[in-house]
Amino acid sequence: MVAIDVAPSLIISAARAEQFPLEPSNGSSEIAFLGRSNVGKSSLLNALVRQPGLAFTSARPGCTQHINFFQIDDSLRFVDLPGYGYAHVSLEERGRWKKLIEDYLTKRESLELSFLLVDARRGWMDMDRELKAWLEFHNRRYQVIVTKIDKLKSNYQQQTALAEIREELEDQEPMPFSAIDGRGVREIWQTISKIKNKQ
Ligand SMILES: Nc1nc2c(ncn2[C@@H]2O[C@H](COP(=O)(O)OP(=O)(O)OP(=O)(O)O)[C@@H](O)[C@H]2O)c(=O)[nH]1
Ligand SMILES: [Mg+2]
Repeated sequence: MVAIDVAPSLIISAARAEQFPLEPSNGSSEIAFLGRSNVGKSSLLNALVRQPGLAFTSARPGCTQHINFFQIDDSLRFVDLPGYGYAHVSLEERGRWKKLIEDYLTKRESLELSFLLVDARRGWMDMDRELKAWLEFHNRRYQVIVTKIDKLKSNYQQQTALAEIREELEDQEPMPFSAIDGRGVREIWQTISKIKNKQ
């Protein structure tokens, strides 16, 4: 675990691109949390900073509707995005979210890494594949995190799920994570440290 000097805090909850905070002037990195609605983006963020209530989480999909910028320490921000694929919002709202997410992902200079979250029980879904292809097209660095690994009870089930997800990845290992038992937190921080050290 990396030492955190100041308590992580919300900078702004942005509903529109004009509300995004200024790009950090001190060379800080931003890391984005991307994935389907309910996959566990906000829970991962909270587990990493060990603050269960920092980002709102809910069993109801569609919980995070804005882009929430968090200052983690003086050289790092986490950016929690709304999930995609949530059926129960209007087309208009879906279009608005898509634009908001794309505005952030295409223009943000300080975005150095995106965590692309995939549910261990579901594996790749079409919208995950689309986002992955989109990140690759835009030359955006990403790391796949396999969430809710605790829901698969046997080691065999877990390894099978990880292997299936790995099959669609060229040059990286998917990282297993559980918000319940903290599995993966240390390894994910190691990945973050490399970004902070510009490796
Ligand atoms: N068992 C288990 N449940 C999890 C895990 N991570 C998240 N959850 C649960 O899954 C639900 C959704 O979690 P969130 O973190 O709100 O998901 P999200 O991706 O931020 O969802 P949206 O904001 O709607 O896009 C909540 O009920 C969490 O408690 C995990 O690792 N294991
Ligand atoms: Mg969320």
